[in-house]
Amino acid sequence: MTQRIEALPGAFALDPARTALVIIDMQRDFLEPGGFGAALGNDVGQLARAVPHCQALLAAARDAGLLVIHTREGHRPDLTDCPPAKHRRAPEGMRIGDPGPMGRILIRGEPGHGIIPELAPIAGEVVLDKPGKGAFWATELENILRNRGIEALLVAGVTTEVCVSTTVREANDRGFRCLVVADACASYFPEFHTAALAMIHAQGGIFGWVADTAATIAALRSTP
Ligand code: C5J
Repeated sequence: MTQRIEALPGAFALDPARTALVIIDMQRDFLEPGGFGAALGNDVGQLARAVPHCQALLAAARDAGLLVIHTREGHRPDLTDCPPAKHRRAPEGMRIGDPGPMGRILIRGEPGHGIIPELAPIAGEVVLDKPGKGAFWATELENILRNRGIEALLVAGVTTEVCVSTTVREANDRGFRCLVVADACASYFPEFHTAALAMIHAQGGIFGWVADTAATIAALRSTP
């Protein structure tokens, strides 16, 4: 049964059976004080604001029976999947694979690469490792979504203008409708967060829709 979510630029039609929740990169290294993001001088407090909204959204999505997908940005320990251009971009000592405050930076299996405990995946949920910013590039995401009959995504996570936006743009080009849950996303730079959301719903929803957690949960909770 389809529900309406009040959104920008207009109502978003939600069919829980054909919708997945995608939570982007809520990883310890990006969010926690003492992680890689903080070591780069970022204010991780900006990202912490999204955590309770993500928790509430995740709980409602689980209750409504949505497919839940958690993504993690990171690379193989031997860096064979890390483009040299990406590797070289960071200052020496802060590069992918270097020892960081929570293990090797952005390497799969290291403590900092893990999802924060507040949003820990449970059995039956997909944990998707991605080597890039977008969740579709070099991953099985499209195959997973098509196999499950998914046609729409609720998207949350960090950072709004980087991995969230890249994923939404990839999804949009593949024909998936995306609702970005604004307060369940965050950026180290509040102005980038605001601008990224505006770009998504501009021009009649050129990349998708934007709503807040309360409106999204209200629709999820009213599904039979
Ligand atoms: C994400 C990043 N997840 N900002 N990564 O947005 O490098």
